[in-house]
Amino acid sequence: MGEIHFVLKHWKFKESKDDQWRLAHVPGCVHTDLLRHGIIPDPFYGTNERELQWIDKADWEYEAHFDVPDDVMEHSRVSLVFDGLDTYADVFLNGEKVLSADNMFRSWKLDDAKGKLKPQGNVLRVYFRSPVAEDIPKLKALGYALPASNDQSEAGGLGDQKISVFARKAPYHYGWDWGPRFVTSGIWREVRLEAWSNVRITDLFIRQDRVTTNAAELTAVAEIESEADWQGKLKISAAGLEWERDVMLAAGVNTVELKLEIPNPKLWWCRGLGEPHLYTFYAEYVQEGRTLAERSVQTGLRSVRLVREKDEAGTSFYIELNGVPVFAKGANHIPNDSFVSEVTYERYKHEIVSAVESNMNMLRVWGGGIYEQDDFYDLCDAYGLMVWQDFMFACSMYPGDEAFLNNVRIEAEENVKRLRNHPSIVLWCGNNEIDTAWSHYDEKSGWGWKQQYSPELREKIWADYEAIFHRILPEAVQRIAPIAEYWPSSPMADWTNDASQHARNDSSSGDIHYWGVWHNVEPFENYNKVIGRFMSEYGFQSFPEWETVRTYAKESDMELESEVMLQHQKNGSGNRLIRQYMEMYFPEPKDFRSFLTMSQLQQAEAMKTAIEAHRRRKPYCRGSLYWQMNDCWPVASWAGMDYYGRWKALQYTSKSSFQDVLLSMDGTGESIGFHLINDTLEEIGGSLRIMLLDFSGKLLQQWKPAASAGPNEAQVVYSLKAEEVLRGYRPEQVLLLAELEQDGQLLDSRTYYFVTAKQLELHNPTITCESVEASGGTRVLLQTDTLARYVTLSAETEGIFSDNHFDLIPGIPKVVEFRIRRSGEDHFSAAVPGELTIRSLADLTKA
Ligand code: BMA
Repeated sequence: MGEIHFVLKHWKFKESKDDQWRLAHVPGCVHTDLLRHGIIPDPFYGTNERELQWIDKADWEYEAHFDVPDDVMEHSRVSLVFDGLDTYADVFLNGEKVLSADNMFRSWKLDDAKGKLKPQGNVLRVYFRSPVAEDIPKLKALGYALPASNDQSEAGGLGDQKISVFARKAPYHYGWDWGPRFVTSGIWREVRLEAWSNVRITDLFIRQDRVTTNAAELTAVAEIESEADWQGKLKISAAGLEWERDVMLAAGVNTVELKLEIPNPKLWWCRGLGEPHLYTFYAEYVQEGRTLAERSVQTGLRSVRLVREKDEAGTSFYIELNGVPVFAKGANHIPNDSFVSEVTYERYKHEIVSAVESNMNMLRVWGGGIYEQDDFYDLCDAYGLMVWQDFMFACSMYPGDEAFLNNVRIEAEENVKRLRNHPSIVLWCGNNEIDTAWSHYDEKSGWGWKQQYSPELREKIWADYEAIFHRILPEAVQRIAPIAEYWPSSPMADWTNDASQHARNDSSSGDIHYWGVWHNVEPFENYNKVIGRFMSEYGFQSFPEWETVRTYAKESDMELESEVMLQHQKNGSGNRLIRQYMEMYFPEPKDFRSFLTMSQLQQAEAMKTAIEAHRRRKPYCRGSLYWQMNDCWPVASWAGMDYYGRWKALQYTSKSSFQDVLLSMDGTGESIGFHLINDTLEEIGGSLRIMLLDFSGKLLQQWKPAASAGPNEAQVVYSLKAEEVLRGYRPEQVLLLAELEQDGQLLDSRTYYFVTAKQLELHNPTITCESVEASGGTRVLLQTDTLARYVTLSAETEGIFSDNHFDLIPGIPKVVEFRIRRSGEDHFSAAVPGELTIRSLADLTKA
């Protein structure tokens, strides 16, 4: 009789001071349960966020009544397991208090539940204390406030009492500069009874001691729980191979190691470099020929190093996968919803497939959200996306009392243990931006935090920081996942415990968050100047499209500074910045709808500038992760994909600027450089055709240089002097089109303009569109009579195009395929778009 998991699914809930119980969803949270019963309005609509701030001031109760099935009761051991309680909870089983929880990121377990269970009529009650009421006294007791830049305490009616730092709870629940303040309570992960007898395997870790193409030298680390002393065998099998050893178990938890070796393994590769091959390892504990316990895990075999080595320019910072230096391309991931248990497998898949479709190979799970759900990492494993994994600490200083530190230690150990078999996770990082915000060793740097404290307090707060990020977390990683890499904070220049530790925009080591463009209103061109070894954050805001905005705003709210629009713009300077940049680079939009679209084109242009600047600097730079991949509600933000998964213009730019073989052009005013960036492991040897065209498509001049780049290399392949190119043509009236060809195949095709979109002298294009024969209507062919800049397609049916927001040149037709989001193997599948709306820059502007 094997181990049984009996999931407790039927729950009800109420505010503790009320009498009326209502049906609840578990996993879930109070906000979504209240919404389902119509007790609160849609939290994402209008200004409703403001009205819902009372929820976190109240206590809430969840209760399940259940009978225990016979087969569960027949087992000698039954434990009660909560995978996640958010956050301050007391658990009562049949009236007796059995657990007390204080960390959303930990699991909670009552080992000997059997004696407290009855065959029938059990009552399990979880009492959630208000996280606000719980933590305000901690702030009072500490006697000084800790910085927490994004904690929207005002919006929560708490004045300046920033209490998020005391709760081991998703930081973004307290608000962020893209997220609402919804401080939830609830049972956010599964609750179950685990029943077993004799022996069970509670964990199986495949430690990758040494992995090469010749052999994978592994150690299976099995955690076996036993009721008594036993003698038996541990057997492991994978890929048709088998290993075994005799094992003497003692009553209790045993850790058993078994060496495994797989000759000529199929390695796990990230997208672009190979297949993300996965192996299944099956473990059994066998006694006298009988399997008493079993467990299997999936993992990919790969070697990963964070390479920080001195070189002529400084110190490198890159991920080496199976011996290959990788240029990391991707974005920062935040939780997909303010209410995390609302995120279905399909939504995760949409994000991951979108990232892969956009030619990314890495996502950073940013430290202000959650240690993601298993589905997220399973998908990253399967699709070959590397994960930079932050621990959940961001933009705040934290307390350092023993209880807090101990809580953090257990949280870290549990999460590293849960996630250590995922081949996708290539780096563990302590926190987001705290080293740089505090800048302990550099008086003049930082965000002005440390200056608020006395010298003694400064030292104390920094010592508390070091306890977590320089000691507890790296020790947890080292102990639980010994081969994994750890980096204390992002960004950081080095780990030296002196002034050279803190990241600066001109650091030639470590990673950089560059926010000069956006927060400091520097011009886009500065993306070409500020380039570090690994750009782990940079970003530019835009609005989601009309259809998304309409889900939270009425027709009459559709103006930039309406109350509703402001509620959905969490960056105080956001609207001003979008407008200010638009005045620099874009013509004036003719109406609000056009403004929304233009904000996306502008964001895409900014990110294209940044991404390609970073890639042109390979190998000096080997990482470009923009801020941010996704949204947790419908909002103006830095995301490339909105809350509903709709691709903004940026998502298409990501697809084109992250492609593995990229032709990129940069202009300094005087000259134009042509760069060939090759992230593949094959050599590229081809030719360029560079054409100077006017807007009617007339060829004015052309050049045909050769273009080649070795494997994994970036090269300047050609350069032209602007004056030689223009030769009297007006820069407002011409463009360069460059095509990269190899063996008669077009590898890339890019346009280059001498002036900003604002200065271009565009005419109104007539764009024609016809379906491509034999494509069943899923592909269309577009043509124009004059240059159409940023051709923006929207379909009647929702979906994505193979390309969008592209330039259409007369005489050069473009074929675009339409695909819709479908659950199933492919996620996106070819479909007929229905009626197409085709706009271009000329349609968005005043005549
Ligand atoms: C970065 C992030 C977030 C923030 C973003 C935009 O620093 O780490 O804290 O949302 O900037 O301001």
